[in-house]
Amino acid sequence: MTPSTRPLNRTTYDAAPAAPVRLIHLGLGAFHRAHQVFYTVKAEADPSDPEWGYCSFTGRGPSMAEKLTSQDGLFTLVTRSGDGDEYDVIEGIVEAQPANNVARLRELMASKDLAVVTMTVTEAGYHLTQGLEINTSSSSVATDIDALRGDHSRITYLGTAAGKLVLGLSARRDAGLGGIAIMSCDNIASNGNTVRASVLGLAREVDEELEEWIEENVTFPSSSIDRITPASASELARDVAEATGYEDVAPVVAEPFASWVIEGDFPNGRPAWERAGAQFVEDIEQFENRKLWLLNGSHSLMAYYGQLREHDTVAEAIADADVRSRVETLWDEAARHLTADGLDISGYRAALIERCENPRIRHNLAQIGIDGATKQRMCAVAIMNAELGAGRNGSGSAFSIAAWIAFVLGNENAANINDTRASEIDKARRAGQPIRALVAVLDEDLAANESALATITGHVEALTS
Ligand code: CS2
Repeated sequence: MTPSTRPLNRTTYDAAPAAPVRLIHLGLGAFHRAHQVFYTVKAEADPSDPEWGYCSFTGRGPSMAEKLTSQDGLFTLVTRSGDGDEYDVIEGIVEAQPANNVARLRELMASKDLAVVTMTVTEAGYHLTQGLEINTSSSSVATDIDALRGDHSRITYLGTAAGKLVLGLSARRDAGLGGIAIMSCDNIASNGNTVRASVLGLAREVDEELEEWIEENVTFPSSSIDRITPASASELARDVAEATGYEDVAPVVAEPFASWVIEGDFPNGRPAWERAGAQFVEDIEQFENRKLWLLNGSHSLMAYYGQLREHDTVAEAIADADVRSRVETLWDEAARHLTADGLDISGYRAALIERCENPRIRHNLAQIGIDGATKQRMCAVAIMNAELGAGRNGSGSAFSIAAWIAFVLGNENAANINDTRASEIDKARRAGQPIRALVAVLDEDLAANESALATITGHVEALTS
């Protein structure tokens, strides 16, 4: 620390009194802080007397919880636009806990005031089969079920989010309290149904009466979340110290844009997130698809095609006219299926171009390229299937699928495939017909559709020749 800087905490910063814990988050990372915590703080009617505090649990290791605890939960949010940076200290996390503090989680979930649990645990973190059944052959699921069949007060570790929620909900029921909302903020379609299937599926294995109680009392709203929050580089802390004088060990950087669309009920209340710009809708599906297909769909296309063309960041990729025209074609296909009122697709597309071009957000294509098997299934494959269903060939979305395949085939070293499904991908690319096998990793029906496969294969051949 240089003489002119000081540590960041509730005393040095002269923060408002810490709000009571009424919110829990599972999966404390940069995105949670730049999104749900940001919205919650902005939703406070009186920031000098906040009502909604978060206790946020990390997904795995203790590191982020330790850093935030050393700062009483405070951190700086750097909002980075093309023109410059804004620095805000965010006070909404009042407690940060490591993933393994299940005793504290259980205690908080059985408190009267607790209203909402939000979560970002990635699709793999729900441990569901393709048919949305809890995957009891996963060892972490099996271990959690065993533990939850025993004495809950002795549990010191649970590996799955569903296991933790079942532990907490069981304590809540035993305390005679009413329901709460559990809301996934993962970037997956129908995330409310996903978390519901995961929690009910695991509860059923442990205690059928608890499963019924959850069904009657707990809600699982769906949400579509959006804010580009790239992994922060070490220079960020230096920028924060220079600009604010605080030696922040856990700053976050994000773009100015933020969106949160929510469908569902909150039986024990919630922050007035609409005051911060969140949109509450009756039917979220097309909003979800707008986000997944247009933003994430173009991101994935840029991640694979852009890296094949030796770009490193989104801003570089979108500046390449060839990449840009592939993105526009993908969007044209997606837009034909995004017709609900209020979606404003042309405005959304224009804003997206500007967001991608933001020269000061360094969003690495390699980071976006992680977990392509899951992301492409939700984006390019979903668009292509919609196009095929409408009697067209979906060549633009097929190109994105092909770019992923060309990228995977070009990566000799299996260890370089950064994907929770890496072993399936590695097996597929060594199969007799690798293109068909890789398409099957994304969608078996698509791989069995000869004309769709031919469209994809044509693009892969052009990309690899
Ligand atoms: C990105 C997303 O890594 C990725 O797949 O496309 O993280 C994207 O930045 C966010 O979904 C934006 O809301």
